[in-house]
Amino acid sequence: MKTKTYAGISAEYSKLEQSKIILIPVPYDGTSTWQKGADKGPDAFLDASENMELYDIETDTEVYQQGVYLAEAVTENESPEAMVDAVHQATKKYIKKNKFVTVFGGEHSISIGTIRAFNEMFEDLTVLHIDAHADLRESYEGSKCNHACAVYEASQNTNLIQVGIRSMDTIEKTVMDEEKTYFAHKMAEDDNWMESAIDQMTNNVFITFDLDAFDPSIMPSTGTPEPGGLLLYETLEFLKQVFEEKNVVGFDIVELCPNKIDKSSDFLAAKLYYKMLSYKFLDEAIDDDFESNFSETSIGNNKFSKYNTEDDY
Ligand SMILES: [Mn+2]
Repeated sequence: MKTKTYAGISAEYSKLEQSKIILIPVPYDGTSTWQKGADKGPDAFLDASENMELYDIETDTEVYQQGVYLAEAVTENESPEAMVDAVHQATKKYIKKNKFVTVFGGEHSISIGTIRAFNEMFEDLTVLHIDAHADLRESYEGSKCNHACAVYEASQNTNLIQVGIRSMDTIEKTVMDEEKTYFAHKMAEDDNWMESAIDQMTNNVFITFDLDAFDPSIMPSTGTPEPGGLLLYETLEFLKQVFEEKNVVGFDIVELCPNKIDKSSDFLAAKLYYKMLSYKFLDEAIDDDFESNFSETSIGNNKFSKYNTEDDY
């Protein structure tokens, strides 16, 4: 994995110092319960990215020229907790370098680490969780770092907004804030859901995108497909608005479980990633410095966060 660059871009756009964007692969699949294979997600995503046009028609940009550094993959898999710690550390390290940090999984439990890092570094964080599943269990099969618990911590410490949800257990209702949950069956008949969700966001937004939020007709390669999901253009319309109106501070994309025969899902994941970058850097000149606006001094003041600088991970 380390021998190549993101999308095969040249050295000039892929060196750490000059890159505004960091891509951290996390090929982890330790706790998934049904179909295994999310550990193969980053490689399939990188292969598809390499075979994709890097000019984005809609935005008329070539966002890779902002620089994309492919970081060393986080491969810690001693335990779910150790993996979450390693992801947390790697994410935080690059945020501190004033980079726009993105993470590609791996199963959804990796997001516990990414969200923890962003919540420590950005004030009043909104976590926009796009997924078929609520992922609000406090612990599952003996671990708080199971994929079924991906956003439990975020529900306690951040402004969590959930979109596309169509599968959950009754026990998760005790944790869920239904005012900030956009169920798929309601989104299908409510033209206002995008505006309403954006209205509920604080300025700093981290997006955690589980690919099973998409309809299985366009995204079959995921560990736990659920019927009745999002299609491409409504998803892009929503994301574009979020990037336009809010300060998106980073994102992760998880749960690509590649299929040897049908590679279309890998290309959808690659396209989604590139679209999100294109929206983020839409108005940013290639030569301008990137200002990620993180603040180490804000840590103790983050009203949503139970963490502080003294915490040791
Ligand atoms: Mn899911």
